[in-house]
Amino acid sequence: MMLLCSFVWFVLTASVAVAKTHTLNYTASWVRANPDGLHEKKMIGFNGEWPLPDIHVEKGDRVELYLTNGFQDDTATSLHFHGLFQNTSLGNQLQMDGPSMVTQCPIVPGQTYLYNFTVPEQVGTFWYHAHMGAQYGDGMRGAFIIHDPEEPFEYDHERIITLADHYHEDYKAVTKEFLSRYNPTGAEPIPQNILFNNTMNVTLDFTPGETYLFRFLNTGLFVSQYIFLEDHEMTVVEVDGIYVKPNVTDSIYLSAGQRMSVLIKAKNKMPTRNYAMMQIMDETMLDAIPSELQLNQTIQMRYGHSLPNARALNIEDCDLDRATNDFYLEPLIERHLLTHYDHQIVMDVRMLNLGDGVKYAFFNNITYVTPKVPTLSTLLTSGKLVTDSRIYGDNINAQFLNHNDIIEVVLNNYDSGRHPFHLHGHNFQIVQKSPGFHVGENYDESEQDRMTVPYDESAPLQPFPERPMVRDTVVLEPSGHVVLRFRADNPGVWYFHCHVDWHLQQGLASVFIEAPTVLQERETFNENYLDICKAARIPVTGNAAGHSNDWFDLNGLPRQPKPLPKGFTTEGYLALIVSTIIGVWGLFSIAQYGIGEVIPNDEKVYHTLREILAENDVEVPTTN
Ligand SMILES: [Cu+2]
Repeated sequence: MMLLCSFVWFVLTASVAVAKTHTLNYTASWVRANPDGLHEKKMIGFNGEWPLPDIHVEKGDRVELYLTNGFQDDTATSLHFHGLFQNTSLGNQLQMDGPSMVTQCPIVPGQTYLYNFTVPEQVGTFWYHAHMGAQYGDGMRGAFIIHDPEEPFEYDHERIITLADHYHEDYKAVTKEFLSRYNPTGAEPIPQNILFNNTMNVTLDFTPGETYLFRFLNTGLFVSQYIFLEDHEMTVVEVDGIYVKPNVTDSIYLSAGQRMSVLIKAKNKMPTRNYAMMQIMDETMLDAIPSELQLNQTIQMRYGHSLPNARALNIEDCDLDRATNDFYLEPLIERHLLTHYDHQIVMDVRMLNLGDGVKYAFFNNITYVTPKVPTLSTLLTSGKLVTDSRIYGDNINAQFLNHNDIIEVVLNNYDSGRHPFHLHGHNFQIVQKSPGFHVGENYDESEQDRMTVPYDESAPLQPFPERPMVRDTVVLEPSGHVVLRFRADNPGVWYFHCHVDWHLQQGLASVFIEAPTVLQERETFNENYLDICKAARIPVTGNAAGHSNDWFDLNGLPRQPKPLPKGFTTEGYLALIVSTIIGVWGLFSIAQYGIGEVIPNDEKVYHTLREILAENDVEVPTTN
């Protein structure tokens, strides 16, 4: 009996403990594709194919993903695994996180970088995407599912649904047009379409009586999206890799970067028609809505080939205000509120024009500017200077966290747009989340400070939840605030940024430097890390400006452009830019960016601003 017991015990542990290694070889390159059926363009494929594969692993597995840059032009790349902690206590994990110039050098053409990590403690729905410019918008993205042998819910079928917005031009062209003095309001590029599993007009088959697990991921660059079901319920069971107490709804909301898994129970009896699953853009995020833009699409929930198809629903009837509010969800495995904080970081989000006429995005007064050396390289080669903030440069918004402190991040939105914020290396409790204020109202930018309701610690808007929701990406509502808490238990260099990639390109990012002295003990560069830096001609040691003789010499450090002189506003720029655009591009561009209401040709403003631009070394084309 004794023998039998130990044998059974052995078999059991063996079956639990066997972790697989997934070796994946991917070469990224441009391929031709026509995702929306309207326009063939270049997309980023792996091994010559697009869309990219979903990656499936089990809890505890190891991933060895060799990413080779196979672009034939000068495109560099890198890969991030969104939501994975890359637990640095396991050793050399931070250099697997992916953001270019934060935790690694960009992979230049011809180079290969090995992403090599285990997933010991997380389960659920994650994704991978390029973390280099707005590159993932051209399709360098896919689902990363960590399966759990002990999933706390049951279903018959599993489906992965990626949502995305789609641009007909490639990301470099769109970025160039966006980050331009000809777009002084910072109007985000308007996508040409939204994709559902990287295509359009999808039909999903349903069998009466069966239950489906749908893993929804918003892998887009910009717009949030709703999913609304006609006459069916969704039960939310997992959010950003966290199991939640079941929440029944007919609509969900996903910002860029967010994930939600829901159970959908098919009709018990064969119905007489098919039903609609509506995929709907959050149109409040668009500065202008071109008449040809299709704001939603109808996915067929098909019970039978011979049944009549569902008609598109009227969006006004969908009652999207009822979409699940993540602030009121509760994790299934109870984690109590972190009742106090040791260190508070308050960040005011603003969008402002600088002296080059471009609209930038700021945390407090700083817009992120890429340093000359990845922040991880600076940290690991700085020896005893590691805690001296000066060596990291003043344009990465570095925040220093002490090991195991409880950190509170307060985000106040001095902007009328929605911003989904994402933290690498952690998830966080959402302890306060205000609604949006003055949403959709037209007001002058100079009035923004009056519109914003910042967090007031002495009078929180809501009671603190006993068991707050935990996510890795949270939406900061227009003119509102959120308050996040987490324990600084994962020493690292963690990027914190808006997941509207256009806003990230505008500099809406910060770097959390967490327990840097502990990290120095845990992390050493592998050869591969050094090789790709050398290939990219990026120093592997030195401060943010690349100097290692004098660590306080920041000569040559890339910095944000000079501010606008006092008294000059966006409106002033508009007068200049609109008149310039008319000269250069014609009226079409103005209509496209929704700034046509501004009256151009204010001669005085025009000439003064031309002079300012000239002082900032900006070349201004002559107008007609
Ligand atoms: Cu944003």
